[in-house]
Amino acid sequence: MSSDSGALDDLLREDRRFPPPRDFADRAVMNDPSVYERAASDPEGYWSTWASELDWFEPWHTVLEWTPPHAKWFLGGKLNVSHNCLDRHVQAGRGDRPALLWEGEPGDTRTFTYAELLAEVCAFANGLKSLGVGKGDRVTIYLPMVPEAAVAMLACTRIGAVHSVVFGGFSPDSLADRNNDARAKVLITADGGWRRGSVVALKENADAALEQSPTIEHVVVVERGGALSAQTPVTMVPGRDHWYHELVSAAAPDCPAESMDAEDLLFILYTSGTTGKPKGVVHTTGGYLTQVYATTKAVFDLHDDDVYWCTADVGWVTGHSYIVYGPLANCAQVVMYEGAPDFPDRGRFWQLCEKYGVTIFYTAPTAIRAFMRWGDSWPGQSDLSKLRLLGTVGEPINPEAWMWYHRVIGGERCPIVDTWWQTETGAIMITPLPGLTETKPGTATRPFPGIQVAIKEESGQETSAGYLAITTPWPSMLRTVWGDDERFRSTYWSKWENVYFAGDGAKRDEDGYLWILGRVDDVLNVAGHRIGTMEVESALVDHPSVVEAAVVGKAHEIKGESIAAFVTLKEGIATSDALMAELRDHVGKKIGPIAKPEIVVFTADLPKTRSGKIMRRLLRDIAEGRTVGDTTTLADPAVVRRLQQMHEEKEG
Ligand code: 7RM
Repeated sequence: MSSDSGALDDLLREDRRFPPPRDFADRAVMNDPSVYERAASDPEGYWSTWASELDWFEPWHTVLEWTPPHAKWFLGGKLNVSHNCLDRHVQAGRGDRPALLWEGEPGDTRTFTYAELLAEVCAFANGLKSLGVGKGDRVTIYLPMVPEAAVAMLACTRIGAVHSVVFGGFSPDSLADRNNDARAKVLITADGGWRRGSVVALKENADAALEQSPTIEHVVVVERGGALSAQTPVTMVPGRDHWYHELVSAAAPDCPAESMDAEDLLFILYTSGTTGKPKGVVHTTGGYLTQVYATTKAVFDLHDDDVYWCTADVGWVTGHSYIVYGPLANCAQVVMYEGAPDFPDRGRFWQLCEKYGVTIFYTAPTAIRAFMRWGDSWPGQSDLSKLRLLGTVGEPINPEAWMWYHRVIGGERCPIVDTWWQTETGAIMITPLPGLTETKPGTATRPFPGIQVAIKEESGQETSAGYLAITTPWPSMLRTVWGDDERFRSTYWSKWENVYFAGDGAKRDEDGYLWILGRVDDVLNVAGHRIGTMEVESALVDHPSVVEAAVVGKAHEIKGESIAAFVTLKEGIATSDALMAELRDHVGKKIGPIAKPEIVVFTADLPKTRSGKIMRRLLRDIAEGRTVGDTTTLADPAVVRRLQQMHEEKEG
């Protein structure tokens, strides 16, 4: 952070401003600027107004109980998330409206109306019940981007089971760790999914994970269909493994939605932190649904005629909140795509936008930077004139990429919402409102109405550049870390009293706008995916040739950040390119391909303080090719020079 302050000052000199287009503002969901003051003067009343747009089986008696660091929202209220995403719309006569417009990577398509999605969810919910799944049980979902991923999530919420979705790119070891930590009873997977023309063999990975997942009693396997299923053999263990389609066809069609307490668990989602072990972030029912419902409607300015596409994977929180729960709670028409943006060619996303008439498009800066590099001719080949609003999430967006998105994708007419939030916050926290906020490239602008943030120094003193903090509870906040409330307290609530530490750096400019500067802890953000440096280090030292490893982030043109690993080998083991490749693969196997280091530097020593702490700051300087800062506290200052030489050779 510190070494980039030159670039940051340039950023803050950004003076291009984009007020909401007049016609956009006129019909926007939110176009009364007094909402900010109204929400600030009565946040509980503000959130209650949103909550009352949902169906409640029983009303809440208390909006908020705040016993730091634990919050409860809408106490006494009873509701069901799947009811609010499905039955509510069908009962309102909107059953024939398309809910999911799905396209597979090879171009196969499936559409579910709200009535059809409800029927499928009910049948599968009954299927889960037949396997003994009940309220409070944990279910792991390890699926590609197929409609059954949304169905499985909604079926769990229908019966009060707690889902834990594991991204399909994670390895068997990562899947087993999550099964075990959650003590999951059932695993839902598929024979496979398509990615860039290749099959990701999920059941095979699941089988490997199941050898070390003793709590899993049953496995449900979705047949992806088409050529994939024809060419992907699956071993079914009798009594344990069940085909999804057989369960669903045997199941009764009706399944009443369980009445859930507002504070009952909705899901667990594992996310990387500063230790080697990912944390199970816990979200509950009423507050989460209220905030994802409100932010989807207000930030994406959802209207009846919109076709909405968020390109995330359901394995990440963005997929939970802004593919499944927020949009479906709003009765949106949701596009869902299985595959890669560059398959069969680099125009695929734009072809999809044209084909489905997408009006609202939400993606990550890393994708935007890749599109930018691939050139304007790809989007130029499709008709993008239906687009009216663009969004970004996952990492800071550089003004150059913002301007490209605005010009080439948005045709200079679409507002851009740069939305800051986290797995832990559950829903969008800092964002423009497209009918109200004048945007500037690179800033997420202001907190959503009803949200209060501050920028603080370590001491707690407010400042204009420092740590991002959230100072009051919000409905979709994480409630705890699954099985480890102590970690919840120490990670988020120990820096300042009763104030949430987000782990990001931020700056406030003269307009009061917030600029998010990236992580200030040992969490990397590679192509918008969170990866803990410790996780990668543990995977490296798990290899028999490695004694010690230190992992840092390094700026990357497309991915934002890439992984650089400094590795010390065991005595007598020779360095080689083959070993380097083996180590990268080993990390891929332990965690998943996204965690593979881009660079591996072998080193006899790591820079350490005299007390033995690895000085990551120096490693970051070396990885970035910067002048190395103060080395006076090093046990052996010569080590830095040797490392710099080795790194330069590598970069060659
Ligand atoms: C939604 C999501 C969270 C981390 C967060 C930030 C970074 C996310 C933005 C952003 C700058 C943004 N959840 N981040 N959005 N940084 N501007 N608009 O990404 O849990 O996977 O990651 O992502 O560092 O702490 S996440």
